Formats: sequence, C-alpha cells, structure tokens
Amino acid sequence: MGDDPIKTFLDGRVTVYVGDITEHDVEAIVNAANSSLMGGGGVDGAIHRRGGPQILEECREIRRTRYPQGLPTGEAVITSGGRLPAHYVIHTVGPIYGRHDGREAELLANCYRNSLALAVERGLRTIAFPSISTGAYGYPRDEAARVASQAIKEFLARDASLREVRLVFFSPDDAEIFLKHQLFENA
Ligand code: AR6
Repeated sequence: MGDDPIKTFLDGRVTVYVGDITEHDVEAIVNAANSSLMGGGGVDGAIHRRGGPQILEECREIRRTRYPQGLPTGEAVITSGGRLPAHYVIHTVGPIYGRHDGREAELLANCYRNSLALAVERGLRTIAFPSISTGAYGYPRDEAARVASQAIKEFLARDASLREVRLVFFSPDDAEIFLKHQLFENA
C-alpha cells in the first residue's frame, strides 16, 4: 500500500484512503465484525479470507474465555493479523441501524473509542478503520461520518501516542460522502 491518502486532517494524524483495508500495511486494522466473532460477509469476510485461519482460531479462544455470549455492540478485542500485512486485527461490533432504541450514535462512537483505546494500550501507533456499520448494518453514511470523525477527533485530542489513524473507504463515493460530512474541520 504505497498509495497516497486522498485527504489528511489534524496535521496528518488522520488520513483518508480509498481501497481494500486488508492490503494496508499498518500495525492494526479494525474489523467490522458481528458479536459471534466467527466471520461473515463484507470487510469481515475479506479480513478472514486474506488473514487465514489463525485469526478465527484466536477469535474462538476469545469467545470461549471472555465472551461466551458474544462480543457486545461497541466493544473491541484484538487478535494477531495472521497472514495480513497488518500485525493485528481489532474486532469491534457496530450497531445495527434502527435496532438500538436511539443509542446507535453512542454505540458507533464506542466502537471507535474502544478500538483506539485498545491500540494505545498495546503501544500501537498506526491503525486503519473501515467504515463501521455502513454496509450490512445499514448506518447512513452521512451520519456515520459525523459520529466517527467526532469520536476520533476527541480521542486524538487526549492522546499523544497515536501517529496515524487511517480511514479506508471501499469506494470513491463512500469517501466523498465522508469528506462532505466529517467534523475534523470546523465544528
Ligand atoms: N476494505 C474496506 N472496506 C470494505 C471492504 C474492504 N475489503 N469490504 C467492505 N468494505 P460491512 P457492517 C466496506 O457490511 O455494516 C458482516 O457480515 C463496506 O463497503 O462489512 O459493520 C459482519 O460479519 C462498508 O462501507 O460491515 C457483520 O455481520 C463498510 O466496509 C456485518 O457484516 C462496512 O460494511 C457488519 O456490518
């Protein structure tokens, strides 16, 4: 992934890319998982496909030892990256839009906050996010842009250790919507 970002914010601590997150060579990539942690479609499917069986094995162990009922929405856990260029995968569960009694924004913000906190706790300095919940889980992309950017901005204001938070959009159209609605600038 030697490509340049299409946009940067906060003096380069936030970068925006279009592409496949599984190709990104950062310390950790975030997976938009489901509470089973057993894989699925979308970015989850792509990460397990490309990362190989090691990731699923570690997810199974996390389920068994820490989350027998499944990972709650908004929480995050970490595994190795298997065969991915990224060393780690941080798995988080986004809200299903319309299924959380109006708590969707808070839960989506928790995904970003908890994933970032886990990265910092492990001493990681570069992390890449997909656009959590905006695929199968139906979160409107404009609202998700506001929530994600605000949560990241607040986190980075209090943290000095993260060097780069990369936001990877699957299509130019998705990136465009994000850039139009993000709150890194102004607000
Ligand atoms: N790289 C970057 N972004 C991607 C990639 C990729 N390789 N593939 C898809 N996207 P989704 P969700 C984008 O559905 O909405 C799964 O089955 C996609 O275009 O992956 O949180 C899980 O197991 C969209 O913008 O995640 C869960 O059951 C964004 O990633 C459920 O879907 C998120 O879409 C989670 O749904």
